[in-house]
Amino acid sequence: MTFDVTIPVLNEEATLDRQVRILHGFLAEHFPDRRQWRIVIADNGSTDNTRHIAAALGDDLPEVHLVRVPEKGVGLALKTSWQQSQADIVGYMDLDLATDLTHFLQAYNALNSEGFDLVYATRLHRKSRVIGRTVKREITSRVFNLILKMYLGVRFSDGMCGFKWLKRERLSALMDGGAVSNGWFFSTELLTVAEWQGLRMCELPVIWRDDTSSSRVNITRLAMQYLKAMQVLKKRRAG
Ligand SMILES: Nc1nc2c(ncn2[C@@H]2O[C@H](COP(=O)(O)OP(=O)(O)O)[C@@H](O)[C@H]2O)c(=O)[nH]1
Ligand SMILES: [Mg+2]
Repeated sequence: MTFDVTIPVLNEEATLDRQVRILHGFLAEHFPDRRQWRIVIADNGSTDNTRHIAAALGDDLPEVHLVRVPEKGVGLALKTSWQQSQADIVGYMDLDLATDLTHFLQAYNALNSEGFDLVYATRLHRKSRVIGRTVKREITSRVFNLILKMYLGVRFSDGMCGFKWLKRERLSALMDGGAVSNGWFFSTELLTVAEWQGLRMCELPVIWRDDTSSSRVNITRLAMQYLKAMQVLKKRRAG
């Protein structure tokens, strides 16, 4: 199966080149047929040198492509890049490569040969190993996932982890079913709707190395957006 690895980025000039080369090296090693995969840098609204660095990477490495999205938002960046994709499998990981890359091989196998429709990483499974996460992030993450469980009745253990893969043929039904947000909540919506639609989902306990110093997330602002979006999803299901 062919696959596209999307990396959403916003103002990542400091690490973009290094991290994409690490990922590229990993994929080239494990998937020597270069026609099988692409790395898609989905940039929306970077105001630093990100775009030029991405373009230079694309010139140097034929498997690296750039998608420009005019508006801000991780959800929008993912939707845009996945809708343009021709690959059998689409998905994303964070540029900081917080989820250990070896898990990509498990995700690929789950979709390619184990009959799953969607694979997602979890940091809240007892088999997961989380390194360097701040207490604040750890608590927020647990509280939010608990709210998700109680309010939306979902069973997955971690809705917000930046490491998710799915068969592209499933995407439009997921979007029609409510995976619509332009922001961070899109990642959680995907899992929620997938569960409601009865997709075969593979939960992957992962090794996660947090780099809090590089985080772009404003927890307090996000919390309010999440609660609103949860309400919309719930109403949608009821109606
Ligand atoms: N396209 C896009 N990417 C973003 C945006 N905000 C953050 N990102 C990217 O999303 C990924 C995860 O961000 P990060 O700050 O590591 O999140 P955290 O680990 O949850 O604190 C990184 O690759 C960021 O560059 C955005 O508004 N648009
Ligand atoms: Mg991060």
